[in-house]
Amino acid sequence: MTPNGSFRTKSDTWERAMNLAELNKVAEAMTAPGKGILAADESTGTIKKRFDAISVECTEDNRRDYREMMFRAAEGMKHISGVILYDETIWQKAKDGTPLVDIIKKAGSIPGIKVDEGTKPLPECPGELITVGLDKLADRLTKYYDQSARFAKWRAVIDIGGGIPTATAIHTNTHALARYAALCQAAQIVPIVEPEVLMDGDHDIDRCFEVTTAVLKAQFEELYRQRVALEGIVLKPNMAISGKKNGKRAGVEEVAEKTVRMLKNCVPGAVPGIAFLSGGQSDEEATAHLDTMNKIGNLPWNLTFSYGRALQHAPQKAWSGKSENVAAAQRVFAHRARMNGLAALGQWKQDLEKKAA
Ligand code: 5MM
Repeated sequence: MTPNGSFRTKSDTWERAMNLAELNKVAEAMTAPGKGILAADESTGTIKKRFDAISVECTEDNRRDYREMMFRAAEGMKHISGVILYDETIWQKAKDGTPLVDIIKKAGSIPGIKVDEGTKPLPECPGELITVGLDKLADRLTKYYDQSARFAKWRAVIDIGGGIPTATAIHTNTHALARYAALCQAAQIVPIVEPEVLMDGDHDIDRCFEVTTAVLKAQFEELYRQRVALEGIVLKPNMAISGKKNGKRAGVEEVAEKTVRMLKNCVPGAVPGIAFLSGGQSDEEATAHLDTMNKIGNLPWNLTFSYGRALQHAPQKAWSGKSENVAAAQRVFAHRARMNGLAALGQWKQDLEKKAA
């Protein structure tokens, strides 16, 4: 019986099972042991901020060159199961005319696409946001599938502060995420479900644990109500972590232990994999946290990374918009990807960072 009390027909059930087997295969590949996801889906405004920091002009060609540099980094891409792209990038061609998605596929990685259209203020909820982009999403997904996207991403943003998050923000955002996920699965695309609780405030780790728990419980309730098959999704959560402005931030062991406890309480074992966002953690911090969780072991899902900033900070700086820096930037990217690949296996050691330095 479905959550609203109606029954499926036999042929519905068979077709769905076939589709689900395919979705599950992709979700397993996205979170395969020792590999993780590169979040390279910065919208134009965000990549401009990153380029401003390295004094690079934010032109279409520079955005292409920068991303091409990473996708052609063979050593780094060995540890990258999938790449989340922005709309501009999925249609772009490399300097030599090869579609960027073909370069990604040749590297053994799966192209994915960010399909949310950013955030807007949530009415009657000061300081809170709702992620938009559901209108016409079904049509857009078909086009992205034809352009090789086998997974998608939608990010909801939940902030912690005085009196927030409200139940309204949690409900509307998790509801929209579930609607997106259902549309993706109908289009044979694996949805990355990303309900991000921000680490920007001065809250402590226990407040983050409490809010993230409420968000994840609401998220799985919504996914169930909207008939999303858990075997065909990847969850992209934040860790249970202290706010950046908290004076007494929790250490690596505490973050790992509390995050694993929180996820075990909220995420059904049917979910094939969980791929964390880095959320503003330092590169090494994000690696150490993931590694320590995998060292705890005995987890019902694959636990890996889907990092944006924590994978790109260092190579961005090394590249700095200069073609003569491409090889060096690729080495830096390969190092970060390898470190996170090891962390996804619980085999990272801090010494490896020192040696590279
Ligand atoms: C790479 O950044 C993504 C896009 O952000 P905008 O839509 O604001 O341009 C972002 O959604 C990212 O995929 C996740 O937040 C994870 O990235 P971090 O940097 O937190 O690991």
